[in-house]
Amino acid sequence: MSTDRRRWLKGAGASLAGLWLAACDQLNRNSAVHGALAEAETLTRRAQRLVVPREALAKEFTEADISPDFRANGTTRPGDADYRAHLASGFADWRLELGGLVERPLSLSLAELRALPARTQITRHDCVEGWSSIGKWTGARLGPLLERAGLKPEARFIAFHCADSLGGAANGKYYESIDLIDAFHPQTILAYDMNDQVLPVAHGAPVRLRVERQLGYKHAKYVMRIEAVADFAHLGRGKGGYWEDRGDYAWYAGI
Ligand SMILES: Nc1nc2c(c(=O)[nH]1)N[C@H]1C(S)=C(S)[C@@H](COP(=O)(O)O)O[C@H]1N2
Ligand SMILES: [Mo]
Repeated sequence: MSTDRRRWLKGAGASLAGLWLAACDQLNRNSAVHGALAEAETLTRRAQRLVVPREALAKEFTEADISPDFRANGTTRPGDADYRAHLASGFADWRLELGGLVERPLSLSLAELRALPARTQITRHDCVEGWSSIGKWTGARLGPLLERAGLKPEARFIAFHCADSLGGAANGKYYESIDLIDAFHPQTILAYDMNDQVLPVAHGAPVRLRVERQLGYKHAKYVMRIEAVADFAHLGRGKGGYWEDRGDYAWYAGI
């Protein structure tokens, strides 16, 4: 471990460690977490786990490190009618749905989401295309929301359904999915502010996922609905994400 990382970990303090203990508790209660994925990805995951444990925190930066011009990528202005209507009304009637394999489905307005305990983090976004930007994100942690909804034992992944059809309506909506380890990770948040401002449309307004131990395409923007699932069979073309379905990128994009 580098001295830098050691010093940072020390500085991160007890609060994040506590969050992780609570999250691990939750994960242990869900035995399906330990199930395997496709073989190649399981191998990648095992290899990575030897080097960096999954529960490790992503590095956090200082205000001085924030990129003056955080790049926007993929959809930057959804043309979908639903989304345009929400945008026009300032997301007044927008609700974030959380359902699927849960005991108590949730439906939250933006105000309700903003009223939840918030977490702020300055992290580096790494796109698979080879660029990075550092930004400051504020949002509600996903873990406590999942606890509130109560995952059913068969829930193994969390899927994010987005408002935008990348590359035209015929292509279907953008979507992504993560496992429960990432879902309960302390730095996994539903972000509604970026660099102390309301999240801009280009970056996923009103709410986008930050899943800091994963590459950029896993960070679903324009999230409308969150679904706890046992597998991906009924989502898109069945591979767990928009780019995964197109064979471009792997489902597991750990960094
Ligand atoms: N809904 C949605 N989410 C998305 C995308 C997208 O096109 N649509 N692009 C992904 C990719 S490849 C990246 S790198 C990041 C870009 O986030 P940014 O625009 O805030 O930089 O969003 C990810 N999430
Ligand atoms: Mo990306």
